[in-house]
Amino acid sequence: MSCSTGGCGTSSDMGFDPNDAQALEIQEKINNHPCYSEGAHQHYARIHVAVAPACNIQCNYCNRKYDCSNESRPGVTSGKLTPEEAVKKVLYIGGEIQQLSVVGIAGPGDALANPKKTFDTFRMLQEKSPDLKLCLSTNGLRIVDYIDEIEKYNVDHVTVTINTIDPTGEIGSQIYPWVHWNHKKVWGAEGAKLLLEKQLEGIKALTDRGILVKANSVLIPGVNDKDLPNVAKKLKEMNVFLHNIMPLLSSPEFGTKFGLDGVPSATDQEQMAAQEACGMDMKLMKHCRQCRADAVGLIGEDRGDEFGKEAFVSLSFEELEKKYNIKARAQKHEAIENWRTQLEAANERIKLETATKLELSSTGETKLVAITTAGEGMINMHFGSAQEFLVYEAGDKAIKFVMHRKLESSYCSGPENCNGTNPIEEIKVTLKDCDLLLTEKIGDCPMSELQSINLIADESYANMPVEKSVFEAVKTHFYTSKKEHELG
Ligand code: CLF
Ligand code: SF4
Repeated sequence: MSCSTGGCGTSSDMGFDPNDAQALEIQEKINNHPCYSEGAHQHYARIHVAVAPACNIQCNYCNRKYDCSNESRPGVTSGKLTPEEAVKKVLYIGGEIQQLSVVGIAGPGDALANPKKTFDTFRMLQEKSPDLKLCLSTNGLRIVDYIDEIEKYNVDHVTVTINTIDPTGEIGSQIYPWVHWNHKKVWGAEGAKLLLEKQLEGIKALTDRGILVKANSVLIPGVNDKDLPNVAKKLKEMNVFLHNIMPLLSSPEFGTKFGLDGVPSATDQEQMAAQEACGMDMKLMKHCRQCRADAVGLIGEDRGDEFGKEAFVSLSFEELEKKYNIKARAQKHEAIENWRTQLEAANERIKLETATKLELSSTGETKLVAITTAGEGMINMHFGSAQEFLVYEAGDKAIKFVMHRKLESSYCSGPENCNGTNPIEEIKVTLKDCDLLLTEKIGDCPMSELQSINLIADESYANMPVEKSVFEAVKTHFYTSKKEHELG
């Protein structure tokens, strides 16, 4: 099976030519970046340092009391750090979590509206933790002003949030009431046009210098959904590497303009439709979890609460560099790469990044498969503990990753927090369009509840590689009458 459709995964699903020097260079840059490489995200961790409190625009899906919603779930607040505290935190956590591969600045405001704090942090990190990739997220207004610093500090990955390319500013004016420029606020369509102009100039400046650009777009149904395919086309033309379509998360308690006006969140189905409409033009990131501005750990887990300031601020840089232990980290990364090679062989490259239903299935009909995982590319989490599901679309020819779906509460909250109830209704709504669930273990009760929505739960792929299991299970349950569960 060929995987030449490209994508943001491992070398095999990138489909790159090993003799192509530029493709190799890109592969090296993304290989252990958990956001730019889907294949890396179950193995490598990221940390965000919340050094950038100010912002220079207003988005209607953001309440400035909280983190920047261009890269975070709204309604969460991160503890702010000085650049020195931020670097101490990175060294401390880099020693504790050796899979840490990337440091990002993603708020709580805009990284480039706080240039001194952002670049002081990157300068120190470049000296003290040279094995980490540096990443920043911005609304794009000031990229051109800081392009030299971005390049100078080897910030190889920049995310720009771009929600519309409507040249009239009409769509933009529904998203951005104002943009701060030259010491004054520029309102409405004029502000939106200015922001778009600066974003496009900024993206060009970045790609001209070989910096990998990811674009985030917040899907706001009824506002920019129709324009997103145009955004995707434009991004592709501009050599943007990856497009991440994030669902609008909206609720009155977030205190955002959209939330207070009753604009609803984007649904999973609207998100899937937007991905379908944009994915033919651009490589899509589908594994984003809308992290907080002080997120720590693998994407999808947040270990930030484990590392309060008291753990690291009083330690000297000398002590922290010892704890960071760059040599031990290199050994850990080597072990991860060995594991990934084995996993890739076991999965037999049956995953495509973009594919039509006919490319996935000989009948043109596909199935949606949800799985539970604790990471490392395996089906290794009990149904009861799962706080999210990964959803794949699969046929008898190949599979593709579609999205993750988060739960407010897991089925089982553990002996300490158990209140005697098992919230199954949210899970039934979350998985209502899925055909099959693969999980490490599931009880009879939830299994029969899931049967009531025609969802088959199967635990016979426990501790098996995810991709191969999804492919085999779909063939077994829907394409053949005979059980063939043997995995290589
Ligand atoms: Fe952070 Fe963003 Fe860099 Fe990743 S997150 S600055 S590119 S290191 Fe990643 Fe988090 Fe999604 Fe962002 S999952 S919100 S895309
Ligand atoms: Fe909020 Fe980020 Fe928009 Fe600024 S750029 S208003 S912090 S979402």
